[in-house]
Amino acid sequence: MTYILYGEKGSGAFCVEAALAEAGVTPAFHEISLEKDEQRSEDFRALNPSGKIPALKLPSGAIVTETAALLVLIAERHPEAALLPPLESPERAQALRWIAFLASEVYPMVEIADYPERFVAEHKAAAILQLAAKRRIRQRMEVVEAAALGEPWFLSSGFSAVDIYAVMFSRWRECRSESWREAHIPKICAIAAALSERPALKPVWEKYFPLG
Ligand SMILES: N[C@@H](CCC(=O)N[C@@H](CS)C(=O)NCC(=O)O)C(=O)O
Repeated sequence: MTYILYGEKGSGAFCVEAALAEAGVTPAFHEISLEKDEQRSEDFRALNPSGKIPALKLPSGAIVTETAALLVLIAERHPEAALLPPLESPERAQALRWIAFLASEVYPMVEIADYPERFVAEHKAAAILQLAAKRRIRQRMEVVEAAALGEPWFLSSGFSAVDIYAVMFSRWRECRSESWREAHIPKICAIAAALSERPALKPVWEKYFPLG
């Protein structure tokens, strides 16, 4: 039995598929259409009660969700992929710090930007909230940008799961404007360019972000 990834092109499943690709693993892919709201179906919520993708079924049959946890888990299960710096190195601490930052400070804003009416029913208030969430995502990405150290990778130690996670947000609607990206998060743009050229990851990049 292999891994089964529940996700959709363009979604957060990118992180999981990219990390697995670096480990030389291709998961079976089970499409969950966000457009059809399949993430909220009874069947899918039996796997992830939170009603969100990605979800990963491990070879043992256990389901794991939460992108940050999945990145760390894949790094632990596939040490040969060197997705995280060595235990106890200073860079390991920074990797965990920024993975947690992306999970707690950026990802929750995406739900507000994508589904503002879940938070306020009134149409005009929802539109204002959506704009505020988009602005917040951009501000938070500027914080990530300022912390990026490498040439081009985020950590001075080289490529890691942080690169995969940070770049994903830079490709989504809230940060999609190329002129904004180049002006405000140029180091993350450089990471994206380098990431898209990694041999193992290239097909995953093309699947999720065919337009770059
Ligand atoms: N806490 C989750 C968030 C995942 C998430 O927000 N996924 C989005 C797609 S990228 C989703 O499923 N959105 C659909 C919805 O909120 O209904 C994680 O870290 O993986």
